[in-house]
Amino acid sequence: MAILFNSPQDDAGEFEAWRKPLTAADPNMELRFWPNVGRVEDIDYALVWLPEPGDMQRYPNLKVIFNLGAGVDKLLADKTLPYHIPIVRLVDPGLTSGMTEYVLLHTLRHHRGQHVLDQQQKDRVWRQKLFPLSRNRRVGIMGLGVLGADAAAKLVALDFDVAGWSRQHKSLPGVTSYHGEDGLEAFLARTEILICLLPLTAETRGILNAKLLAQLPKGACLINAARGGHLVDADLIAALDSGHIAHATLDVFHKEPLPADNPFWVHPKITVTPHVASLTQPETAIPVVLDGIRLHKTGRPIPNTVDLKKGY
Ligand code: NDP
Ligand code: OXD
Repeated sequence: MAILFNSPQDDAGEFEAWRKPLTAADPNMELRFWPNVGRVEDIDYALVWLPEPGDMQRYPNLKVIFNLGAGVDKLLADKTLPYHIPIVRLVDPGLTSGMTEYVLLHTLRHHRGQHVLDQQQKDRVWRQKLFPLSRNRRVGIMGLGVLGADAAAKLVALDFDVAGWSRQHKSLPGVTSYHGEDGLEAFLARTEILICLLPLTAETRGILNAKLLAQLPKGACLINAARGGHLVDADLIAALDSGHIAHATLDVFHKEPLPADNPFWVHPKITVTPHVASLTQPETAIPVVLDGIRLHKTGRPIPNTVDLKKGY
């Protein structure tokens, strides 16, 4: 059985981190590191992150594409994908806990006004300001899927007042659920720290725009850890400059790496991180992929197969 491994960010060391455990689990597996794929007819399964558009159609016997990340927006943008085979997105405990750590870290920074304290240190200013009890801090998560639900549960454990917005209603302990277009206005009106964990689809592209930001209470903060395409950059800058939005933490951008001349780098009310909210960890992702291959071989459905109609 031959498996294609194609991840542009991965060097040979990363390839080995995948190859060794996979072949230890099943000595019949032969991992081929793109672009040295050998005979294209041999390839049974593909493990990919941002493959070259057009590449996936080259393997006539490909049975499943495993996307080595949670978001499939870039993969699905390739109109030549073999859409008749399962495309499986990554849901793995390491990716989930990484995102929850990011959400907690930056929610707490906003909650406690840490960016103001950072500036005070630079200015050698000693000024104390009371911050609200976490139970009086209203946090809102757009997207209550795998990542949003886990982050919500951990925020609830810290006693925050947590709500989420999704397509369908959710019943999650301690989380107020809003859903659909009709639920968005009320969700935004109560949200002081807004976290975006939506997939990027035709429906969600540009959702973080002037109209949406204006519906948040004055002084609200934004954390976008989903995709750059959710945000209308100029609308955010305008909302920050007017003082309506107090601060934004951005992990994802329209163009990555973020170009050196992008104003986000130097805006005093923006924290930039280089798409590291969560990274795929071989240790936890490999068992998930192995399970997926086993299920496929025994003719059973693979969890987290992308719903092509919904686009996530
Ligand atoms: P899921 O598919 O599990 O969850 C998506 C959630 O978004 C669901 O709750 C879904 O609602 C909701 N949703 C989708 N479309 C809409 C819509 N039009 N209106 C309202 N709600 C909607 O995805 P994950 O939680 O696994 O991942 C979310 C995203 O996080 C990924 O797509 C990726 O872009 C991003 N990500 C970013 C990383 C980073 O390092 N910055 C790392 C990993 C992921 P419903 O449940 O009702 O279907
Ligand atoms: C993902 C990502 O989608 O890392 O997993 O962005």
